[in-house]
Amino acid sequence: MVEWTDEERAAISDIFSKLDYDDIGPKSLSRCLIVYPWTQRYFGGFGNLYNAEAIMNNPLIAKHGTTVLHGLDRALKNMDDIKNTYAELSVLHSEKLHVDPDNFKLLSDCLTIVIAGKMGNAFTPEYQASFQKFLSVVVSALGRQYH
Ligand code: ZNH
Repeated sequence: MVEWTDEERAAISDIFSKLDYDDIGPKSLSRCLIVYPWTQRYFGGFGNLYNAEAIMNNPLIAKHGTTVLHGLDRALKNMDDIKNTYAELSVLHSEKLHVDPDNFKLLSDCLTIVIAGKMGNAFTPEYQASFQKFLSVVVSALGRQYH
């Protein structure tokens, strides 16, 4: 089981309490699709992904970015059982969506960068360490049902 210090818990809940989902979600997903263009393959039905500007202005991508970011709420609410919390979403991404699990890490890195840009100096190294630990536990949980 993953152990969390009080400082880590406090940092993570502070980050989420300040999070504007409708801003950070779309920016993180669109950044991922731009920086790692092979991740676009899962979004064939999402309309125009022709270039960076099109991706950033695509309302379906924006909406999905918010959905994915809200997907992290369940980890936040179940910090001590993240693994089981994502069992179902892991099966969905593996068996139905066929998303390569390496992509979870790519998206979580984009999310970290976008949050760092937004929070500025408030995103201290301690906050970054706590947040990246949190995301790595989520990424590992999402990859659990792949075989
Ligand atoms: Zn994912 C979907 C989450 C990553 C792709 N997703 C989804 C959902 C959710 C999520 C919540 C919804 C579901 C339902 O509906 O039921 N994701 C998530 C998370 C993460 C992710 C949390 C991390 C962190 N994804 C991802 C990636 C990708 C994806 C990386 C690629 C690249 N998803 C996806 C898809 C889908 C999803 C494709 C489906 C969409 C539609 O709608 O169609």
